[in-house]
Amino acid sequence: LDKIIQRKKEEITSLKAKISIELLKDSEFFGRENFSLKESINNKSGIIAEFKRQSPSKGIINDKVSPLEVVSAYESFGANGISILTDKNFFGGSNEDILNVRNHVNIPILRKDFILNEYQIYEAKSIGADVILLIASCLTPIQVQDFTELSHELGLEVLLEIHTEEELQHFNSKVDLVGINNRNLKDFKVDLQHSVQLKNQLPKDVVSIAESGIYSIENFKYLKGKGFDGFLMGEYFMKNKNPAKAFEE
Ligand code: IGP
Repeated sequence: LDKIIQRKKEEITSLKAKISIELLKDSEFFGRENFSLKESINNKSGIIAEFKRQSPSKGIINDKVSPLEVVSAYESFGANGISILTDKNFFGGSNEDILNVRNHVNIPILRKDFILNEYQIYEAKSIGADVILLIASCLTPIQVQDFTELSHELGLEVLLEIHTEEELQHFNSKVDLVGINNRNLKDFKVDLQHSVQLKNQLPKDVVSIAESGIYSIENFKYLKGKGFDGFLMGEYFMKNKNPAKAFEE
C-alpha cells in the first residue's frame, strides 16, 4: 500500500503541474511573436533600462512611480529593451508589473527573476515577456541547455548571466545573449573591470551585455568602447524621481 500511495502522490503532483501549465497557455501571449532583444540592440545604443523598486543591496530605490509611466518613458527616450523584476520578496516586483505594461510598449521585455524550473518559463510567456534571464550560479549547465530549448519552443529568448570564470562552462551556443554581471550577488561588490575581463574569454560572435554598476555616461561609454552590445542599467535611472529623465543627458 505504501508504494501505491507514494506512486499516486507523484502522479497527482505531476498532473497538477500539467494542469497549471495548460492554464497558462490560455494567455493571449501564447502564440504572439516575441520582440527580439538580440535584434533590438543590434547597432544601437544597446541600453536595456530596468524597472526596479528595491533591491537587497540598496533597499528602497524608488517606490513612488508606476511601471507603466516609467517604462513608456524609457521607450520614448530611446531604450532598446526593458527589464522588469518580478521577484516580490527581495525586489518588490510582481508578474502584474509586466502584464500591465506589455501591451503599451513596442520594445522587448526581459523578465528578471530567479528561474529554477520549467513552470516559471511558461509563466514568463504567459505574462507577455520576450526574454528570460537564466542565472548560471542558480543552475547546472544541463538545466541551462534544457531551459533554453524550452524557451525557444515557446518563442522566448534567453539571456544567460554569468559572474565567474567557472560559470563560462554554463555557456552553450544556443543561448541568445550572455550577460556579465559586474555585481557579485554574494557580497554585492561591483567592479566594471569584471565584465571586461570575462568578455575576453567569450567567443567573439556572442551578443554580450554588461550588467549592473553602470552609474554614469562615462561608465556606459567605457564599456561600449570595450565592445559590449548591450547595457543593463537599473539604479542609475530608478534613483531619479523621474527615472527616464536620466536619458535626456
Ligand atoms: C541592474 P544596476 O546596478 O544598474 O541597478 O543593475 C541589473 O543589472 C541588476 O538589477 C541585476 C539583477 C540580476 C537583479 C543583474 N542581474 C539578477 C536581480 C537578479
